[in-house]
Amino acid sequence: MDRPLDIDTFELLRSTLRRFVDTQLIPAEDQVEAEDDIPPSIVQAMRELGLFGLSIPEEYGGLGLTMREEALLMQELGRASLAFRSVIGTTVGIGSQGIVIDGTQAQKREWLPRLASGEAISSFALTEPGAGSDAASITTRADRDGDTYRINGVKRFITNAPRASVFTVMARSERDKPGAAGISAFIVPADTPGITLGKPDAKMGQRGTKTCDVAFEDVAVPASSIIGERPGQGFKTAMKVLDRGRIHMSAVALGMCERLIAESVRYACERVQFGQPIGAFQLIQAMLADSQTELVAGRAMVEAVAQRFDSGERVSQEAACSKYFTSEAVGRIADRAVQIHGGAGYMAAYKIERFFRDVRLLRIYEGSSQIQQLIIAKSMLRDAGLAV
Ligand code: COS
Repeated sequence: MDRPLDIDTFELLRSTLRRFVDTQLIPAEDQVEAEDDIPPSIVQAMRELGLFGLSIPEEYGGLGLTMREEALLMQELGRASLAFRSVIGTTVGIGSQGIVIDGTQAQKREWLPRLASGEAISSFALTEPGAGSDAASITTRADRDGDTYRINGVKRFITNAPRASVFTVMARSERDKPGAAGISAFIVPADTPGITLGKPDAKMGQRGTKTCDVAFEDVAVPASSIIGERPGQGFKTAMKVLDRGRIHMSAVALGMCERLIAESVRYACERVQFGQPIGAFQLIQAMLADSQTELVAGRAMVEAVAQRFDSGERVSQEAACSKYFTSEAVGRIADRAVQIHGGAGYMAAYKIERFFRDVRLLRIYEGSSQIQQLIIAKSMLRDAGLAV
């Protein structure tokens, strides 16, 4: 997308979101933790702010932000418990972008306006019990029967499945083609007969984020529901969506870095030991400095990658670098935040232990750190002429 939003309008949106995070989301964090859900009034406020439509082109009712702008907003939203971002995350990111990037005009017209308004929530169904990092090994089948495909299989850990109105489902439609080439991406309304949801997953953290299994049993969808109506292109669509998603997730990680550092600085100023605020001690200062350095580096990285993405370049390697760096950095920053808070960092009331658990997922979803390393190294070696 190359349409830069008018700078004043964008800055107004950004400051409105910052205020929304400070006055509505952060005060509701304990409620979300206790209820393991996002209050409907907050979801409605997110709709009204246009947050579901950030990445959807204006002609389909979205805000049509550039990747750079989206990343700046995610750095704001990421300052609150990650469950809030998760409500819009799949619709803004991996759930809708297959349609935006590779969909036909008819598919865009049918789905994007509803997604942009937040009336419909989309979810991305790639992972399976036997296929996580090795995404090309999925076994969910889509068998052609005239103008219909029948989908059978199970998808696992599907974020927002309990809230979804539509799934982007990767399934194996080309029987004669093994691996990535046999996969198509289907747009499947969540109320299609034959879809059943598993019980909500109990997780290490991110309470309020909803994930579960999705089972497909003879789910009949028209051939026209293949994204782009191009069978066998689903893996590439998924990879393009994930490239973009990894920049988005990097920005989310930076938001949480900012929050953890702010909490650490506040505590270092308030907490008195040995007769002075602990921030006066150089060993505490060193931890703050290391965290701030990583935040500044991460911001520069995400800004550069997002700008290259907006200029139309393929940024698979750089997106993987930024996801790898920022998700690992937020893990280190969360660990230092616990350390700076001492015993309080281990206690639920201070929220730091909660964020420590919440950010652990950032190193795993949308491609683990090890997958990012593989993407980075393989692309370096391929550029050097080695077939890997
Ligand atoms: N953009 C466009 N096309 C891409 C691509 C990208 N970023 N990455 C790969 N492709 C294409 C390749 O060019 C190749 O096409 P050709 O056969 O026409 O050359 C095809 O897709 C297969 O690529 P590759 O051989 O690299 O696939 P692999 O099976 O080796 O898988 C990884 C590559 C590991 C990178 C992939 O499986 C992956 O990203 N795994 C992690 C999945 C993930 O993030 N899961 C999280 C859950 S979803 S929230």
